[in-house]
Amino acid sequence: MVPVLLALQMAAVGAQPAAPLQSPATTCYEVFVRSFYDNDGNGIGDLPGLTKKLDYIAGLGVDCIWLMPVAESPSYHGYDVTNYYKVEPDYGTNGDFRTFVRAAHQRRIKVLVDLVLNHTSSDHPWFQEALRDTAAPHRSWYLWSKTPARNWHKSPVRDEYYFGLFWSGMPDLNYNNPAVLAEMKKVAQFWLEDMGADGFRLDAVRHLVEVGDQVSNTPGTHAVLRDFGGYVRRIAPKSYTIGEVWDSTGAILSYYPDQLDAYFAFPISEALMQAVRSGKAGDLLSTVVRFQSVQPAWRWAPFQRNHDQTRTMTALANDVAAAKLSATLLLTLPGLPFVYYGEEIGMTGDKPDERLRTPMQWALAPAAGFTSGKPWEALQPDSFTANVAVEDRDTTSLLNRYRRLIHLREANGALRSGALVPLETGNDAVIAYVRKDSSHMALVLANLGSEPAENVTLSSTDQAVEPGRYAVRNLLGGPSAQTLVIGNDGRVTGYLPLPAISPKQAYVFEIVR
Ligand SMILES: [Ca+2]
Ligand SMILES: [Ca+2]
Repeated sequence: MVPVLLALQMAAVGAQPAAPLQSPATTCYEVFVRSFYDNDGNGIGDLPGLTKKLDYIAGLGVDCIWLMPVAESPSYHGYDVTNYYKVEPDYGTNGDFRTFVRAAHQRRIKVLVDLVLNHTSSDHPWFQEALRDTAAPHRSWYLWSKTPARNWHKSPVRDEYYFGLFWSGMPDLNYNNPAVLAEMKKVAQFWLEDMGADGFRLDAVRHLVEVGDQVSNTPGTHAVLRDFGGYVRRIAPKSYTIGEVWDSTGAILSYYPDQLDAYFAFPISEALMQAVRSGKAGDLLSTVVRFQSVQPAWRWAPFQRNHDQTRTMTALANDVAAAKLSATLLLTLPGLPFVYYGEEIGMTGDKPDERLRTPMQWALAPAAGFTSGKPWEALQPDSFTANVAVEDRDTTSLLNRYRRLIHLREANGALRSGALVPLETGNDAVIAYVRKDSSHMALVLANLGSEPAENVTLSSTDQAVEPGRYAVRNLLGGPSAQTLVIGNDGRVTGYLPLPAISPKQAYVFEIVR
């Protein structure tokens, strides 16, 4: 018999999952299949089209793709599923998905699929059957009430209500019934084992289980994720699960250590965009340090914007310099950064949602080369200037900045997995940090403001950098910085890397002996 204390320690060790990927992903790219590339000319992006564009994605340097939902759905976005075991016919067949995954794997790219656990489509046969027949086997897979209330929707067939947090077309599944989670484990197993996926992005996971009026972050929700995350880890130890908990840092941190592998760091996204927009560093580094101090970097994911938010370029008022600055910060922070498709060419877009998810802009051609037919959604008005073909040819383009940064991150251990050490700049418009692992160091320095920053000196606490004399070389092309000399206290003190930093300018240096 194992003594109780030892058993508890073993349980605690077992609760913290080890890094799940052979080599944890470096940068992940979020794709909306409907808008990426149309192979057959019907105006709708599809999996064969996406497969044809894999060399473009691989050329960015990313080693991971998140596909927004690809399961059968009546909506354009796919977040209301009618068959969890079948690819949406607009996108192709299950065979087309497998072909895509094989082609991605040949390029060392992992594939995460969006999985919607919280609700199904109201058109799902489970719900239709439950709606019509109160004795149906799937009746207790949904939530029913005789009385109306907020988020409860009138049944079209009898005098009763069903719960749907997002809208009437998305009835919530009832995770108080263990059969629901058992089914969703089967779904996960299907995508991992039969379809070849490497893991999941999990939608709206803070809403899984309701307690009365409380619809977020309930103990029951944590319990379901603990069970689901553990199951996926057991059947596919190298898989990766990342959840959407669109909430405060404290709320997100409550989903560790033993539930999903990772979560999107929404507060870092907010602080990053706020810093670049306002020209003031604000909370950005303290927010990153808070995540870093409690969880390893592979377990949280910074980003700029996703498919639910005003696009980065629009949020930055079409300022290309600001977009380069924002990308440079994102791709030099710790964590697993996610890039929403089109951010790398500066695509624009604002609400309604369809306009955040418009067709990818490939070329100076009809429908920007997305389709030979009529695109399912009109392109953005800037497709003539912001497209892959135009930016390919310009070495200073946003696209080429992304490629350079993503490849740099992949090649440089400090940028890929090193700890972040914040530096004091004495100027809120100037942000500076060191990234360091056991053998490499990098320095990131940026002027977020719209005025030149002159004579900005950097300083740190003790033990920030090993004592020594260092060359500080520019990794993006351009001037090197002043030699850095660190005394025995390991403190950066009064270090003036450059006499002046231009507005919206970001530098990435390597620090070498
Ligand atoms: Ca198509
Ligand atoms: Ca729910």
